[in-house]
Amino acid sequence: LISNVSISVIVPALNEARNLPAVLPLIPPAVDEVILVDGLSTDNTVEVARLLIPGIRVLELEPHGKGAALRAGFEAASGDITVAIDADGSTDPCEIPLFVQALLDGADYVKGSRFMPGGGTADMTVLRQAGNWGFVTLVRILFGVRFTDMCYGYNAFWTRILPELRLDCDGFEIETLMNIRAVLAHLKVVEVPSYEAPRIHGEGRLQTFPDGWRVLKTIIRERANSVAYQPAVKHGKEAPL
Ligand SMILES: Nc1nc2c(ncn2[C@@H]2O[C@H](COP(=O)(O)OP(=O)(O)O)[C@@H](O)[C@H]2O)c(=O)[nH]1
Ligand SMILES: [Mg+2]
Repeated sequence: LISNVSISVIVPALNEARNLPAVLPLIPPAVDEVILVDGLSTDNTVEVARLLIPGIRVLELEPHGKGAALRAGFEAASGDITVAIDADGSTDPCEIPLFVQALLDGADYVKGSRFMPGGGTADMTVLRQAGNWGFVTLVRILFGVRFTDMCYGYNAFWTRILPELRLDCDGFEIETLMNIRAVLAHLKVVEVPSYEAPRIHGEGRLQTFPDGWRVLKTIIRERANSVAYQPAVKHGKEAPL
């Protein structure tokens, strides 16, 4: 199924020891490299991860947020393809081949979508679904794209395009930033359906209003900057070189 490309899977984890046994063993054997980005967990996240995958690479990072963790993992990835998943059981590693296939079929960047036919979620409150819908709609209007999801942690890309995303945020707005930057970089972005299961143990760290506000600011800032970066349309004669 997965051909001769190498695949890195990035797993940000902050106190996810109880969830990793339901996640890491499901990563398909065709994956070449798994990188756990541990936010100095105070449970035995790292020990459990090493038990489950003896060859796992572990990065230790202060818990400055999911975005900071993902950026560190992305920078460290050595595979041709990079896939980001969560450590809490919400994203199903068995879907990785679907993401990889879309990349092999010509996409530069593949985003999971819980809101296209075949996708779904059991992990979002109605309020968060409404917020996510609002952000999707705003991005569709401001950037002229047809996305169906925005703040979802399951995404994959050819590792070579990472510099084009110029990722520079630390929090849960990271996926929104990745999605928008992929569009601004004129990459071929494809959505694949994905099912988000409930977090298995513990509580999510996302806070609806503070993190939603960060997402909204990211969307507006990216739109403003993208306008500012456009060269002004020249009228009349070109200046001679
Ligand atoms: N290393 C690291 N991982 C984090 C941090 N914040 C969140 N994560 C991980 O990012 C993933 C998504 O976070 P989660 O709390 O489930 O977010 P939610 O599902 O949106 O509420 C999980 O695997 C977390 O363990 C952090 O500061 N550092
Ligand atoms: Mg979660």
